[in-house]
Amino acid sequence: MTTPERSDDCLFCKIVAGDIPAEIVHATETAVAFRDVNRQAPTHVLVVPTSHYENAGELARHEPATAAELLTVAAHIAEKEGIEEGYRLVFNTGSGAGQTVWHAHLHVLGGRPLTWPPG
Ligand code: D5M
Repeated sequence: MTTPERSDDCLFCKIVAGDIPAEIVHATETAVAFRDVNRQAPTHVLVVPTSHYENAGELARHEPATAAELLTVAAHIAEKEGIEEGYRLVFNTGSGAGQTVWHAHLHVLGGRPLTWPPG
């Protein structure tokens, strides 16, 4: 589903709407950042658009300013969490890349050495 409206069966739409709890660390008019429940690093935050697109490509195609806002919020989170010296931004896109939630989201990971290439 790639419409900007809230999708009623979408987990991250429900977090954005406040219908299910999350540890929200930052919010703007078009983006919300909250801690990932399946933490892969000392800092692991997800930055999501308030509108519903199934992946980053669809978001960028329809709302490029919001896609850019996710990066701005991610940089703010990195500064706030004190991980500017080394952090990683990831958009898993498609099941082959491990995407499990079909609402675009940017992973912000840091606070430990991050190896390359990722798995
Ligand atoms: O990443 C989806 C991520 O979403 C995954 O790392 C777990 C996280 N997740 C799942 N449910 C929640 C809730 N309720 N709060 C916070 N984080 C959550 P993907 O790139 O799709 O694999």
